[in-house]
Amino acid sequence: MTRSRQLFARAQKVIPGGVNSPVRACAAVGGDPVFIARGEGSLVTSVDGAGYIDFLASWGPLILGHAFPPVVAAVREAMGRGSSFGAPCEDEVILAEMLVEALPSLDMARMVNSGTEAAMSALRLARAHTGRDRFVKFEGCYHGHGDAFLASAGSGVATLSLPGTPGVPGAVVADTLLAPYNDLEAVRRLFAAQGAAIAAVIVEPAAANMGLVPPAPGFLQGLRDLCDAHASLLIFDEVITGFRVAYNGAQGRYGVIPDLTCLGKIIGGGLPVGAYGGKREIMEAVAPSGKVYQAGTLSGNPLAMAAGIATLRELRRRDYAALEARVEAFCRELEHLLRARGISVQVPSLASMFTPFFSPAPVTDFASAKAADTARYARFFTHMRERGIFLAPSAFETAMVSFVHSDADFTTALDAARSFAG
Ligand code: KE4
Repeated sequence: MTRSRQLFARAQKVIPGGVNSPVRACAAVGGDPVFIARGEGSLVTSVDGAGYIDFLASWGPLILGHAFPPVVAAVREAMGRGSSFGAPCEDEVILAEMLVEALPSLDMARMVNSGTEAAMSALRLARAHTGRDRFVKFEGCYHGHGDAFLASAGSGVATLSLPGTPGVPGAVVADTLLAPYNDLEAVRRLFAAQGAAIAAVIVEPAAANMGLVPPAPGFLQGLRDLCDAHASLLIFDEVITGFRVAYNGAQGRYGVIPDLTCLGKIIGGGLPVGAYGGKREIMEAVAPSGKVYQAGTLSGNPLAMAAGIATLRELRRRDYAALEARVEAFCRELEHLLRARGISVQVPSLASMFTPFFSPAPVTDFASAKAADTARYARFFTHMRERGIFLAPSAFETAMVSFVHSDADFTTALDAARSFAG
């Protein structure tokens, strides 16, 4: 028995499902999770010494790859000065200033410890600001595991086909209004019927938790216009897209400015972090400047701040367009070689993200994502992992490429895919 299998058996005795986050258990793709011993650049090594080219990137944070030296140095140096003070430190100000400088919607930002906290807090703030309770989310989008969001959620909720989630009272999701992603008419109908009660629309400006589904032309601007017409707030959940699809986020890339933005992943450089931010007149309602309570022992902790600052300082000078072009070329080649074997596949990409959908037609929303051949995705995942390529262990997730993936990494991945029989 491999050491990974031994560890998984031990883990299942003391951790639910043997993992600290459901999707990692690989239930949807079959087989057991591989326990990782270390990562460096674009590579990870298992506890059994097996090497993999990593296209998971810890679900998004590691756009500079594993153990990026300036990030490692910054965290080491911060650790030597103490890990947490429970009092403000300079790096919190520096990172907040970097977020405000980068993202058009931000006058202010508050640090939290996860994307879940960021989304929960942004929703609470939107409800306080408008005095309304209802909000619109999109089927297949995922905004963390806050109760209100666990209605037709993506990511692990979709992966495990959970109908919603036991433990979430009906009353809590009664104010959660659902619409299909990219369906502006459906949102228009919701506003026509109950616009005066809608506090906010929250959206992944490019959906990545049903697999990768970019926004249809006009979709984001349409949401902006509907929110303006009904005095509701537009919330962009940029936990994945922030600093991934562009240094100034999806809001900068698409030119649609939300009222509030949720952030996470990349801004912590791989350490636990989240943030939410927006216009001053909205954000100043957050305690202690206002009455909307939100708090956290390790919010803005020096280690995550140091990792985030080092990451963004590096990203500021990186060529996002060049990375996007490399990923686009890889996806076109991957699509071509699989289709040449008679396999129906779509491999949409956006910036450094891509998802193989085994579908004859493009995927534009959650329904079409679910209609894709997820069993074939599971076989593809296994085929690739056996050949040293780590993809997301779910058809409802998105592969992430870093600035340090080499041309050889792409070639190896294409060579591995070439022998996939379907
Ligand atoms: P966290 O609480 O996991 O830091 O962030 C929640 C979240 C919020 N918003 C978006 C758009 C997200 O994608 C996420 C978390 N992403 C998933 C993967 N797609 C996390 C992976 C996991 O749950 O293990």
